[in-house]
Amino acid sequence: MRVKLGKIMTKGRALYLAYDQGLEHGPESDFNDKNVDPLYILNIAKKGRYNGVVFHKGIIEKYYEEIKKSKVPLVFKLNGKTKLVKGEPISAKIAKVEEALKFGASAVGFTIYLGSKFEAEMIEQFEKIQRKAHEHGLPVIVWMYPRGEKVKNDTSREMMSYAARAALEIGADIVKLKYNGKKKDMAWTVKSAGRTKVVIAGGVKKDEKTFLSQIKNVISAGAIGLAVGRNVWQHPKPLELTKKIKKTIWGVKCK
Ligand code: FBP
Repeated sequence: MRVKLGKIMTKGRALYLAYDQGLEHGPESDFNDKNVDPLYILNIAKKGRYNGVVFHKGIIEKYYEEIKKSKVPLVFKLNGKTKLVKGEPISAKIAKVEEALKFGASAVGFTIYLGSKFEAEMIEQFEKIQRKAHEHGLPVIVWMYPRGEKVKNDTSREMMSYAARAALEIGADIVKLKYNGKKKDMAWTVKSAGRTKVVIAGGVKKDEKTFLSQIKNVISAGAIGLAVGRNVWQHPKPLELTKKIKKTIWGVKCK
């Protein structure tokens, strides 16, 4: 079956709102009184007309009525971990593709820590997820994060392009990567990803100007967009920032 990317892209580009940080980082480091509420995030995604909102299973189950009503395409994140366990990272599976289908998801998301001692386990799980998702035409977005004792610099040109290439070869439709700030490296990374589309993570909150210029660079290097969290929902005016982000994503030509 053909993978349906049309639901989560606009004119070949995309902007996703990521909200899996509650599990990944914990509320204390990332949230305030407003953005601790999943409905605050959903409202940004809805009013800002995002191409998707990323939630874990528990939030999807508990806030399903509102998610459905919002009509924002749902990206169902199937695994995750906390920041509490040190050592070689592994992202635990917390949901199945069948559950994503049941909740009407438009895509599934899955993290792989490339280079971790547990890399093979995550790749094997991905294989099952990718096959099942594709049987139903559901796109698969992989958070491909090089990490673990063997990875010295997770955003070196070598690691960024390796993550992108690995995503292509294991069958991801979209790969989400961390950007090292070097446009040339991103251009090589996008080339390495072949027909797998590249989006970047936002990272810790930066000043607006730096953030927007980073977006301009990655888009002109060939990335299709962003899967951003903190830079948007930690911003005092997330919808105003969203407008600027969209203007950049859909306004910049790819050289
Ligand atoms: P941000 O834009 O807030 O950085 O979110 C991107 C993201 O990939 C989240 O989806 C995820 O929770 C987080 O970063 C994980 O980051 P890390 O593993 O580096 O703590």
